[in-house]
Amino acid sequence: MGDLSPGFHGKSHAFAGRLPPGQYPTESFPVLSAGPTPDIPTGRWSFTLTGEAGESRSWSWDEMMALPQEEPTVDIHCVTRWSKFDTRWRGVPLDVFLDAMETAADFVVAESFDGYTTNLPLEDVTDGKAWLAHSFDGFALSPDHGGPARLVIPHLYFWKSAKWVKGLRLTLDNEPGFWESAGYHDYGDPWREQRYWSD
Ligand SMILES: Nc1nc2c(c(=O)[nH]1)N[C@H]1C(S)=C(S)[C@@H](COP(=O)(O)O)O[C@H]1N2
Ligand SMILES: [Mo]
Repeated sequence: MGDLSPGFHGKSHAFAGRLPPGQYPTESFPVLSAGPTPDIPTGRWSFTLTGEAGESRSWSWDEMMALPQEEPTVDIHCVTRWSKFDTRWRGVPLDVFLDAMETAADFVVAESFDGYTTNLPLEDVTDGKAWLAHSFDGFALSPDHGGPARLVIPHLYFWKSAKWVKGLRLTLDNEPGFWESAGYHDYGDPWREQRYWSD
C-alpha cells in the first residue's frame, strides 16, 4: 500500500479498503437526530409490519425479544462523513418479520415514533442485510441512539437506519422518506458517494 496518513498508522492496515470515499474514521459515536429524543417505554413499544393492501402484523417487545437474534459487527457510514468501524449490535434480522407476510411490494418505508421516515428497496432489507437492533456494544441501546430499538442497515448511509422505529410499510411504488424528500439521495450507497439528489 502507499502512504499512511499521519495518526492512522497501525490501525489503517486493519481498516484498509473499509473507508468509503470522502469519509473519515472516528472512534466516537456522534448523535444525529432531526428532532428531540422520544421516550418509548418497552411496555408501550410494538413493531408493526404493514402490507401493501393494508393488512398488518405486530410484535410486542417480549415477542420481538423471543425471536431469533443475531449479533452483527459492522462498519457504519454517516453522510456527514464519519465512519465507525466494528460496531457491535444485537437484534432481529428483518427477514424474520418480513417472512411473516406474503407481498408483491418492491419497496419499504421505515416509520419511526418521532415521525421520521426513510425508504428502501425491499431487497436491501432482506437476506441478512438489515436488523432491528435493541443493543449496542453489549448494552441496551441508549435513547439518543434510537433505543429501545432502531434499524441497522450498514451497507447504506446511516440516515437509512431509522432510530425509534415503530414499523415497516411495504409499498408497490418508491415513496421518498424524510431526508430523501429534502435533497438526500434516494438510495444512499456510501461506496458510490450517493449523498445528494445530484450524486
Ligand atoms: N427516527 C429517526 N431516525 C434517524 C434519524 C432521526 O432524526 N430520526 N437520523 C438519521 C441520521 S441522519 C443518522 S446519521 C443516524 C444517526 O444515528 P446515531 O444518532 O445513532 O449516530 O440516524 C438516522 N436515523
Ligand atoms: Mo445523517
